[in-house]
Order: sequence, then C-alpha cells, then structure tokens
Amino acid sequence: MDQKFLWGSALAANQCEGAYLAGGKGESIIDRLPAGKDRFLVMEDPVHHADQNYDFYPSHEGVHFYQNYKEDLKLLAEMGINSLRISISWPRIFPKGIEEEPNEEGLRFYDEIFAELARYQITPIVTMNHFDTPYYLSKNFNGWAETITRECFLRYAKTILTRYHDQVPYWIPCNEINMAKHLPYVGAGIQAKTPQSVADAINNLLIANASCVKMAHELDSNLKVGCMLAAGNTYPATPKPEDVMLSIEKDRDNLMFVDVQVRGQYPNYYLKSLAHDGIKLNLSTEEKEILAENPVDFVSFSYYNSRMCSVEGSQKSTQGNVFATMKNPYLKETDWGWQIDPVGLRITMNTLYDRYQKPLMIVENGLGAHDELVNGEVYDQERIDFLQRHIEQMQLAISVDGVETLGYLSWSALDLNSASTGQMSKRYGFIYVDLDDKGKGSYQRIPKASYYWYQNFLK
Ligand code: BGP
Repeated sequence: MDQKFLWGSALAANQCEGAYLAGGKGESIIDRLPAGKDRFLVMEDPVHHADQNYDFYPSHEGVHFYQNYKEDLKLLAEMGINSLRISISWPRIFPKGIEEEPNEEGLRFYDEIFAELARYQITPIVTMNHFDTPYYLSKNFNGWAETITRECFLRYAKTILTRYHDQVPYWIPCNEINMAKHLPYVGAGIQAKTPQSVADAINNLLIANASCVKMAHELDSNLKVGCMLAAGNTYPATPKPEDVMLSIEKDRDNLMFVDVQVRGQYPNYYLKSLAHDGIKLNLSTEEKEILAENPVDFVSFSYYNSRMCSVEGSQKSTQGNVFATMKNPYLKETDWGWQIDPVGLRITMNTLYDRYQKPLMIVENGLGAHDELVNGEVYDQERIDFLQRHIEQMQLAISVDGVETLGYLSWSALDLNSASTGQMSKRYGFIYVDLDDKGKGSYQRIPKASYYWYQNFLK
C-alpha cells in the first residue's frame, strides 16, 4: 500500500470527456441536463422539463478529454502531481446499465488512461459514479429508488474492480453521496421524487457502497475504498441555543451518510425522522449485515464553502449552490456567491476526524472563477490565494490537530464543464481550455499562473 501523501487534482468523466455517445457509450443522466440557466430546473423536475429544445453545448462535448487525454495527462505530469482523481463513466461501460456484458471499447479507453498514469507514476483514485447513472435506469426504474439500479451498479463495480485493481489502489463508489438527498436526479437518477423514493435511493446507495467495500477487500486486501461527502460546516449565526441546535441539525443531514458508512448502521436521529414522516426503511437482515460488516477505509470529501444559519434569518441558495446559507459577514464570496472560508476546511476536517477517526482525503477543493485569457496568458492570482490558504489550514489540521490525512486533490485539474451550470465560464482548472459557453473555441490547453505556482509548490 502506497503511503506517500497524495498531492494531486481531480476530474470527472461527465464534465471533461465529451464524446457523450461515442465508442458505444450510452446516455448518462447528466447528458439530459442542458447547459445554462435551465439546468437547475431540469435537475429539480426532470419529467416536466425534459424534451424541450435545450442547448446542450458545451456539456455534451466536455473539453474533449476523450480525444485529448494524452496531452492532458502529460501536462499534468509535468506539473508534478503524484495522484489524480478521475471517474469512470458508468454508461461508457454499461450503456443502459442493464446489459450482462460490458462494452469492451469503453474499457479499452480506461486501459489507456491507466497505462498513461502508470507511465508518469501518478496514482489513480477512481470514482465509480460521479453523477453518471445511465439514463435508461433513471427513466425506466426511477434510478436508485429501485434495487435493480443497485444490482446493475454492482455488476459494473465488479467489472472495473476486477479489471483495474492492480492499477488503482483507491476507490470511491459514489461522488458526493449526500446529493441523493439535495439533488435526487443528479445524485440518484430519481425522476419521480417522493420522500419515500429518496429514502429508498439513499438506502440503495449506502448498501451499494458497503457492497463495494466487501467486493474490493475480497478481491484484494490492499484496496482502499472510501465514502465521499459534499462537506462543509454550518455555523450558528448567533450563540442563541436555538441557532446552535439548528446548525447541528443542518450538519447531520449530511453527516448521516458518513455515519452509516463508517459506523455501519443508521443513526437514531435519522430513524426518528423517517418514522416521523411515515417513511419506511426497506432494509433486510442481510442488508443490515452488509452495512455493519463493511465500513469504509477512509472518508473523502469535497470542500468549497461553509454555511451559516439562524432560526430567525432566512437561508438563501446562491446560484448553483444546493446548500442554502445566510451571508456570513466575515467571509468574502466568489462570483457565484460561494463563501470562501479556509479555516472552515480545518473545522470540517476536525469535525470529520473527531466523529469517525478514519483517515481523511480531500478530493475536491477549488475556486470557480471567470478566468480571462490575456495575451496568451491566464493570471489567476485569486485561485493561487484560495488554494494556498486552504492548504495552509489543512496543514494545521494535520500538524496541530493531528488529523490523519491521506491527500489533497484540488478541483479541478483542467477547466471543464461546471456541474451546476454545464458551462465553461465557471472555471476551476490549473490548465485553461479555450472553449466558451456556446461550445466555441479551439480547445487549446494553456497552463495558467496557478499551474506554475502548484508546480513550484509540489517541488
Ligand atoms: C462538486 C462536484 C464536481 C464539481 C464541483 C464544483 O459538487 O462533485 O463535479 O463540479 O462541485 O461545482 P460547480 O462546477 O457546479 O461549480
């Protein structure tokens, strides 16, 4: 088992590969989301907003990582990363999800990716499902609300674990598993949303994750499988006890997912809330055992911002941010209203480590900004400051608080389509991609100032 600290960055198939129907790939839930302002409408109510004449560019084309991966990985290797988080596109391997046999052409694409990464001695960390449930399962079985989706996923998981376990030491079955609750279509492929179908989907996802832990460990005891949470603490707006209690409730809405994946059982507060709302937990004795016997090896998470709440104030959602928050007067925010809080990263790390005592892995952290190409260069000093300040806080969590941490993977390695907008104008990468919101551009790759900064830092 590789013990080096993982310094790297991250990508997701659905946001960078493009080639959305090439090489035998089937449609993913994300391929049905238009780019631009209607994206959230469709996410929230896919049935009523489907089949309109939407614009899917550039999100259908990604940033041509499918065609361009050799050049991209070379540039990233030259930046000096020792690890890269990528996702495998589930519908590239099982186009509808329900097939018995995988699509060999899809697998060959990832064979090549892993061969390139090995050539550069970059350790892959693989997400099995990054908002990428096959659309067929979503349409015909209401996604993860039905157990058939879980069964199909486990066939897919077995296929990729068997094929790549020699090359991939770290696996993450599900990206931001708590999105199943906040954005059920994106997180769980749910089209007919009811409190019961969401609870069923959450249950299926949690059982699938534990089943992956079991499968991976049986296959190769060196493999490490983690859970993945969209994290970030909620501050009470005042010391008023009701505000403090509300902040605890808001956080445990998300921590519930990790509670199950680390402790192997549903926490009482969640069971009480299901009972209160008349929702049934469909969990057999055998499934209960799977959860109990297969806790994750590490806790990974994305961290972009913190939140603030009060029983008296109103919490608003900012553009493309599923976590409603009040404005925290001590924090600046991004152009999309995401509040920038490096100390919040240290707080989040302490919360997670105190609660679980499992090694943590930061698998997404970064700044979405309107980067501009001026005279062939991108001077993204704001991103450098953001990353530097967050890394400093992570280092304090490690050296002062003793939080066991496996690695830091920023979001994102290169510019790609934003998950919440489907567009290019919200950029996160170290490498600029010449492409605009209409899908126009040369697709040329241009290292930004942050690329050279990270390269120097990694030395
Ligand atoms: C996370 C997702 C990523 C990524 C990131 C930034 O929720 O896992 O896929 O995109 O957020 O979000 P956005 O692109 O919407 O700014």
